[in-house]
Amino acid sequence: MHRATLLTALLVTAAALSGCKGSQAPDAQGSAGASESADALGPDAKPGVTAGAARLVLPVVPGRPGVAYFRVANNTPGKITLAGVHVQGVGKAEMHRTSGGHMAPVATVDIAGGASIAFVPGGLHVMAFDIDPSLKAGGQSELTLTFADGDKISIPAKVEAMGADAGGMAGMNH
Ligand SMILES: [Cu+2]
Repeated sequence: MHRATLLTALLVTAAALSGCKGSQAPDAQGSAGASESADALGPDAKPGVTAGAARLVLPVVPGRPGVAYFRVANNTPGKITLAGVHVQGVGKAEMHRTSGGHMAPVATVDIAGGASIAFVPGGLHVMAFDIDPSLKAGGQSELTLTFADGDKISIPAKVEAMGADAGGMAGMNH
């Protein structure tokens, strides 16, 4: 574990503690269509931007690409631009978008002021190539989101086996 991971864990703990003391959880207003609670979103490294609900799904066949998912919310009034995602323990990660049954790399993803974006099966996702064999289902990795202005957010990501969710898609159509 390196220091950033420890720091992230501390921030998560701090957020959880402050959440317990607060009289009200933050509500989900302003999250554009996200169906899950914003409570799952993690620490706030880039000012006004939160990310969380991260997981890395391992391929059925070792050596094939895996796929990572997460959510990111822009609580600032201005547009921000996600420029890349790094996955700890993964040689190369690419942002992809699935559309009409095909997926293609995307260089950047804009997030409007007040909006949130979900990388989920069937839409935006992160393809993970050259996965270190030390990453096992049930373990933990880390996603680092890099924005066009150079700011970064690192969040813990659960490592899961393919098929752990309802999707069950076998490889190419994430
Ligand atoms: Cu893909």
